[in-house]
Amino acid sequence: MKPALFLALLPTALFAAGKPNIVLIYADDLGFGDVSCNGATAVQTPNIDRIAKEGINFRAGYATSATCTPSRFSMLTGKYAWRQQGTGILPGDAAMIIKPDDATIPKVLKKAGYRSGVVGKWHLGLGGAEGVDWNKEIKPSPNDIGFDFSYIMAATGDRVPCVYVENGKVVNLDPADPIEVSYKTPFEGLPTGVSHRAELVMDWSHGHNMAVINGIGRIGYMKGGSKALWKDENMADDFASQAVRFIRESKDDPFFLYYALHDVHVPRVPNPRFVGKTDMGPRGDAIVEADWQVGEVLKVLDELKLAEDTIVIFSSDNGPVIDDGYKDQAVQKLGEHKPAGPFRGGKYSSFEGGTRVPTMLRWPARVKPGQTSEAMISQVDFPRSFAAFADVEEGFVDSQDMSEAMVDSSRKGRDHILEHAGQVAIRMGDWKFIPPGKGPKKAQATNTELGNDPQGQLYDLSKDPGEKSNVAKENPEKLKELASRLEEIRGR
Ligand code: NG6
Ligand code: CA
Repeated sequence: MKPALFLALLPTALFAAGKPNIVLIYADDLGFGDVSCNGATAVQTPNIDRIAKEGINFRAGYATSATCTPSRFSMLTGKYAWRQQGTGILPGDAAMIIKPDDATIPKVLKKAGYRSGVVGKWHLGLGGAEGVDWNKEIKPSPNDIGFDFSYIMAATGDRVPCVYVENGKVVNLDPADPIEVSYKTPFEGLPTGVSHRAELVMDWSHGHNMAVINGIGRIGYMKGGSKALWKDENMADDFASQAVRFIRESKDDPFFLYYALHDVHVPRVPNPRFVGKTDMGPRGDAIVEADWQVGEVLKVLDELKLAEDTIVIFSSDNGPVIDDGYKDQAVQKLGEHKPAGPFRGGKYSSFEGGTRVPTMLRWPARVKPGQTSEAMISQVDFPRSFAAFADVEEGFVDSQDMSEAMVDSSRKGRDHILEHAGQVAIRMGDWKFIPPGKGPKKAQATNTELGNDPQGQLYDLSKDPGEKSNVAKENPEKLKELASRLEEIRGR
């Protein structure tokens, strides 16, 4: 037999013996219905759709929380963020909330010989309790919790400092123009979003009126570092080139890339080449930009012939929000587009729209293309499941091994999902229970239905995926069952 033919006849199981690369692309504030493979028609996302088409589209993939910091914390550590104090939305000068001793995805993969990199939005704090000096090496940083390479923004696009940090050092920092950051007091003589509102390139609708950077009001005050400031319209290019660089530089090892897109979080400033690609204004165009970034990753995997044995996962940190603090026409130009798809609520919400997010996985060597899965999967399961893919021992608190369900749509997923949005709700099978909540029913500024109600809420998602009809009164036993299961898990 000719060697080439012999190789072609080898069973695919052989691939399983190797260590697949893992690329996790994580969008920001992208809703279930924001991608064309989940029904969007006002925007096309061919690259995200390609992952689903060549792999599995999960219809019940969940972020653990309805905001960024806790979702990312849970996903990287395999521990629900609500188990730890201080894991809510962090300011840009917060200390790092993942400790160097904590179990993390990159740490466990390191045991299996992986090289790990993080590119994009961090938002898990940097440095220790004494506060960050942005002009010195920042420690601890992602490089102290298992990543071998990091090229990040500290928090969010709307929070200072508006600079990139590469392996613990601010990129392009001029020592003669040191950076100062304060979340309390403005720097004398510098414009703010209040004092210079008329000159802003994008006006704010709520918050976002402290420092003015690149003509945009931000959260927090910042001084100095003018050469180091990012350009908002180039962020997608900057991050994509670092993600591609990491893949190129890691191609001979098994690698893990956590590519945390800054899109489609506010401020939405897509590059001019994406402007006008949709009729939805910057939010729609930022979705196109997010999809382009996914395409850059898929392209380099193809070019380097790594696609076959690389697991590519795409998801989002929380559901969608339309007006998150800037007047960027997202509300006016939304039209018939349904960012959360068939689900109620969005970012900040206990309803499904808060945490049920686009989730797709491609792994040509192991996964049949064109599958759709109803299995319930939580991002808190990624650490244990990735450890299983890499065939290495692990110890994560809340993470379950979903590696089988993640590669085969006929397998069962979790029997329950916890959805955290201030309080914690639970889904078991088709039933969803939201405990009584004292908070407002609606966040006025963002126009989000938060899911709070002084009465406990019970929904039958098989008949009522949009959580319109509270059937708690008719099903007291069911309600009790879910409530006590929730208590039991919380108490662990
Ligand atoms: C909120 C911000 C919002 C966004 C969010 C964090 C205001 C008024 N709103 O406090 O714009 O930054 O925090 O989003 O400041 S997340 O996706 O990172 O969780
Ligand atoms: Ca987010």
